[in-house]
Amino acid sequence: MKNYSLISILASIGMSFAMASVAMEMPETNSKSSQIQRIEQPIPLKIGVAVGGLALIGAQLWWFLISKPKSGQAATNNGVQEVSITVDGGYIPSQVTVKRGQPVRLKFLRRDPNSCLDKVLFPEFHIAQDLVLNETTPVEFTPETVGNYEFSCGMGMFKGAIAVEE
Ligand SMILES: [Cu+2]
Repeated sequence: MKNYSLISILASIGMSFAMASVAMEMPETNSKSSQIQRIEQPIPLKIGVAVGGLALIGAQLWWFLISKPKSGQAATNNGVQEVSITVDGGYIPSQVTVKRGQPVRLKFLRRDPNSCLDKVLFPEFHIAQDLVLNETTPVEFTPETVGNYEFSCGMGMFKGAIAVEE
């Protein structure tokens, strides 16, 4: 999953550069082949193409890094399913898969000073946990029922989910 995302990102960046350079060189190639006169591209157009290419790269980074929820698999430690979640502009990973009937420990490391993220709520598990900045705070519960359980910041602006499987 992680490797796949990285390859996708690299491929996208490569494609963006290729497209940007083709877009920049095409007018020149045309004017050379016509052999009549060389049309110098206005600088604003070149800047526009460069900015457009960068915007494209940014859009693709966004698509791969942010828009797709990152998934985390729990590692079992002394019978407890542990997952580390970094709180920084949201929850990373925001999707966690665990097994039913086994204790879960989510270790929230809060890196984001935004007061919006100073609490994490698990409504189905009746948990409202304060998160201290730059510290790891464990949240523990045992999911007894298969399903998808959302968690969020205090105001519900940032969200994640725990998928409980058989
Ligand atoms: Cu919030």
